[in-house]
Amino acid sequence: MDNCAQKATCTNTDGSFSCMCSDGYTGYGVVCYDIDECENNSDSCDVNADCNNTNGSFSCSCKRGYSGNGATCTDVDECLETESMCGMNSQCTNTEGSYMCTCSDGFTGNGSNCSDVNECELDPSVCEPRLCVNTEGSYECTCPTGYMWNETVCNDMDECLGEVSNDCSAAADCLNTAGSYSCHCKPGYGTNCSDVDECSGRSHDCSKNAECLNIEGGYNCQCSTGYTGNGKVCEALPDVRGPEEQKTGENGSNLGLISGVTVAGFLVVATLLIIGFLCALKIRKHSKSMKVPLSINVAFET
Ligand SMILES: [Ca+2]
Ligand SMILES: [Ca+2]
Ligand SMILES: [Ca+2]
Ligand SMILES: [Ca+2]
Repeated sequence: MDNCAQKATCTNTDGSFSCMCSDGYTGYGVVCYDIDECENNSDSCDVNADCNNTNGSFSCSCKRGYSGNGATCTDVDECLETESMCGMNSQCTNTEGSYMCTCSDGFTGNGSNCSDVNECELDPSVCEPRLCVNTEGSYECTCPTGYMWNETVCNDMDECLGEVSNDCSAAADCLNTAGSYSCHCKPGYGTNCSDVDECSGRSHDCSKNAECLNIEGGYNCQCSTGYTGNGKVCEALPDVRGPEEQKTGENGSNLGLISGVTVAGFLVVATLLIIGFLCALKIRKHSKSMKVPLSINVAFET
């Protein structure tokens, strides 16, 4: 029977025996104590591992941020992990044993919570002489509506130069203005730039002997049949028919008759006027010598 400790090895010797504590224990063999390898730095753990003393031995486990078997521990690159360690608008930077979150450019915060920087409020002159428009993560410098940036200054846009930059109708003239433009109906067009019917509106200056023809944006004057001219001034065409035609023609015979009667009537009236005048003269001379007042009323029926 030996009296070696439970954690000791008994070795038989000539006429006796010896006790030797097992690995991980220390003592005289009869009494053996556990060695705390963590405490006396005799452990073989990685510098980035935690040492755990056990009865007769020890264990190593990699610290947080490291991976490995404990004897060897390597840094974990948290930024490569599928689920982002940092919040929205934040950049991840791997560090030894850990990682860092920093807000992206244009954002401010603690790295976990990042909010947009309002550059326009931060520096009101950042865009001068243009206007500053804050955007998520950045800002834009723009000219006021209707103006275009020309390296140094905002110039008025001439919307009338391009067909797509104005919405004036084809019946309107485009007028460029500072910062904008306006549409004005062309002459001949009225409300909503629709064609004015000058012929029905009596706003035309066609001759009374002409027909008015309304057209898009204006009107035409056309001398009526039997008249000639530019439509605004129309003169009766001379009667080109021969004398025989005039006599036999339906209208010609009537016209000839009427003009004949007119000439004859005129001659009769003129003769009567002359006779009347001569008589009046004679009577006047006579009445002067007789000193008798006399008045004559002469009336002609026409
Ligand atoms: Ca790391
Ligand atoms: Ca911003
Ligand atoms: Ca303009
Ligand atoms: Ca018209």
